[in-house]
Amino acid sequence: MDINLFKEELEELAKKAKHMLNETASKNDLEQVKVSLLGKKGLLTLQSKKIKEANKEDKPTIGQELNRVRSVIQTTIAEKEKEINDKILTEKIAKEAIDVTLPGNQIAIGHQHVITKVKEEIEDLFIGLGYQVIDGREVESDHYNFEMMNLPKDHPARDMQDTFYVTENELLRTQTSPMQARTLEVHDFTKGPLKMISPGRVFRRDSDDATHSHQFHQIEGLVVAENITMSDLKGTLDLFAKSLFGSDRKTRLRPSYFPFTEPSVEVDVSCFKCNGKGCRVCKQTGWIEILGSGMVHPNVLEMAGIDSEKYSGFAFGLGIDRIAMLKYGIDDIRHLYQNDIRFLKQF
Ligand code: FA5
Ligand code: MG
Repeated sequence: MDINLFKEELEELAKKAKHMLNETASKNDLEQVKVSLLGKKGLLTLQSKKIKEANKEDKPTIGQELNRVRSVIQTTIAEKEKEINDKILTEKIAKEAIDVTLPGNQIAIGHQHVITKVKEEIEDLFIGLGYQVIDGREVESDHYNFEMMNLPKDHPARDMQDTFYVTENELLRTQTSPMQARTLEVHDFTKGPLKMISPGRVFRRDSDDATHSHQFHQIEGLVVAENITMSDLKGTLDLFAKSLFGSDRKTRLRPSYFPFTEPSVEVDVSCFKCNGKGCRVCKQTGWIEILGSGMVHPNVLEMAGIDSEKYSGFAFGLGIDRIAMLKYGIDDIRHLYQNDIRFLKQF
């Protein structure tokens, strides 16, 4: 075997390998080139088999030369592999890149309905005065909605609060007042006075107009302890009206009648629209009624198992919708229920 020819062939092979590797651009290509150079039938493998035919004294030189070329090829393959992997990664990063400076898609975020806002403002006020907030139920029994509120069957005052009946004895409650009876029944007076408010939805067969809806919201209030008097009622409601409407809006107490309070009053606030002169909103009276109230009737206390000689209290039921109207100058209660975004957005 001619050692010089062998060296030349090996040099040719090294050049060819370099060229082949230069041309590869993908992982697949690279794998094929690798096999065709270093595989079982690869060019370098074939070349290295020739060592058998060489003279004894040439063998070490041939071996060294083969190893040198193999190592050059292997290094080049490794470099190429890294180059290809880097390219794939760079492309992937470019493709998946997120431009955080691009303007995002605006997601419309809603906000509280004006009734919820007013409800929470009133809750905050009474929580600050030490009242608990208690949830009631919208489907109520005749027993709690009427009888426990001193409105026995056939009582004429039931006519003013006709409603939808679910069964003969269950109805959509006409007022939050049944929550008075429910809390009175369970309150433990040895632990202190009862002071609670109970907000929620109520239903009535009322004909809809600017200030009446057949479905609206009330907050019931109840304070029962020893020595509670009418002046506690007046002071509380006065504070309530001033904190909600400001000290310049006029309020008045008007004698009224409720079967579950004695004496009873209703509270009116001067009309925001006409400032008391009389208009469509206040039905020419100059006043808008916001709540009914009074000293808890002894019958209500006794029916709930409470000694009316020892304990007394006051209660009130206010209309959240009416208060929202007065507070924000909404001239028709029906706006609150029509879900017109242009209207609701204002609050
Ligand atoms: C009652 O419902 C009594 N339960 C209130 C009460 C509680 C009195 C505790 C004494 C002690 P009245 O029907 O007047 O009372 O309603 C109370 C308030 O709810 C009214 O002042 C008004 O603000 C509101 N309201 C009444 N009817 C409607 C209606 N159809 N639409 C909107 N708000 C109404
Ligand atoms: Mg009334």
